[in-house]
Amino acid sequence: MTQPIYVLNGPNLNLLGTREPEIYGADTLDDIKARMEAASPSRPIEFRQTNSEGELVDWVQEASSATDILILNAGAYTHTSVALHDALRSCDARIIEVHISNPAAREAFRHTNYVSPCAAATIAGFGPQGYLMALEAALQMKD
Ligand code: CA2
Repeated sequence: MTQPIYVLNGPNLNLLGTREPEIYGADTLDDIKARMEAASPSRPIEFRQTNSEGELVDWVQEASSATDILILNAGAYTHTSVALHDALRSCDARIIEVHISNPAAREAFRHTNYVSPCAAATIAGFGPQGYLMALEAALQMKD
């Protein structure tokens, strides 16, 4: 059975395209979803966004048994959430971390990262294109 590729987005990413375009670009999350679907004809994309930490943890747990590829932009929970870190540690899917901006080049509070230690790879600073790069790379990665 063909497994979907999970693409999970954390808090405030529903605001993409509405403000701060100098940091996050002009694309909306729906634009990114449509481009990922177009770029993945052979596998469905399970694309979601939540502002809730608990819901994001629930979805990571779900992804563990539903997919082999989890593309994750955890937003600000990247820098704060031990609960998310623990869920990711227990997740059997290959985790590709994405950030639109480059948190390492921003404020010091964005330099703490609870996701990266659990990720196979991180793509940051390429704007919304980073999601497509993560998809392409994940599909090419061998076990
Ligand atoms: O660069 C990224 O993708 C981030 O994950 C975005 C998070 C930020 O907390 C991380 O440090 C880096 C913020 C997402 C909020 O997105 C907005 C988009 C438009 C307007 C306001 C917020």
